[in-house]
Formats: sequence, C-alpha cells, structure tokens
Amino acid sequence: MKPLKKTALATAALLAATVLVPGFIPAAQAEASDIRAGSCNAPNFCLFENANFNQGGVNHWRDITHEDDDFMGNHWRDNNGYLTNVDMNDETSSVKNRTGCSVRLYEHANYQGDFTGFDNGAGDGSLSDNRIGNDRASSALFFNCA
Ligand SMILES: [Ca+2]
Ligand SMILES: [Ca+2]
Ligand SMILES: [Ca+2]
Repeated sequence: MKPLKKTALATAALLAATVLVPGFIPAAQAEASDIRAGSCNAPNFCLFENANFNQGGVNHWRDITHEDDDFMGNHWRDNNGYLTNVDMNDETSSVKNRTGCSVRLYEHANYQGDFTGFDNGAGDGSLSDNRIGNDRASSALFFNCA
C-alpha cells in the first residue's frame, strides 16, 4: 500500500502547486496565440520567414522582446511553436512591431549595413521594397522605448 500512498500524495502536491500558482501557464500554451500565421502580441517584435506574415506560406516565425546583435544561430519556430533547425539569419521577409519601442532591422550583425526602422505598432508584409530588403536582416536594434 505504501507506493500507492506515495503516488496519491504526489498527485495531491502537484494539484496544490498548480492551484497555488495562479500565474502558472505551460510554455506551449502561453505561446499558443502566437502560433497562428500573422499573429503578433505585445511586447514582441515578430519576424516571419515569408511575406504577408506567413499567411499562405510556411509558418516559420520568431518573436523577440529585446534587441539582438546577431540572428545567426537563432532558429525559427514552427506551426506548433517548436524550434526548427532552420536558422533565421538572412531569411526575414515580413515583420510586426508590438514592442512599445522603435525597432531597426540591419543588414549585418552588430547593427551594421543597410537598415529599415519600424515604429511601434507598425507591420510590413514585404521587406523586398524596403532598404533592408528581403532575406537580409541579421540584427535588430530597439530604441525610443515608451
Ligand atoms: Ca524569407
Ligand atoms: Ca515593405
Ligand atoms: Ca544579413
């Protein structure tokens, strides 16, 4: 009977922990709203591998909340929110800015080369007509945060 008792206690403890931490949300669930192609919630800067915020394309996306001096080694997330093995450097085709900051995307790492700025609240479904260009972004600078 002892093992059964232990299991029951463990279950009770787990339930108690879940109830006692109201802010507790599993990571996968917390990101569920971001998995739909085109979605972007504050305080994220949302990068999409394909034009039109991935709508009608492969849903590879990544949300960042702080500036990033080198996208190399950052991987896209997939339609289920899981990290893929696809590196996001030089692949961004559309973005949305919900950071409360202005954000500049730069052509090279360490905020070098051509850049395009995006005001808070802005979205751009195609970077091909911007100075940064399609499939070139390698770093993101945050500034003028509210
Ligand atoms: Ca792309
Ligand atoms: Ca554009
Ligand atoms: Ca680049």
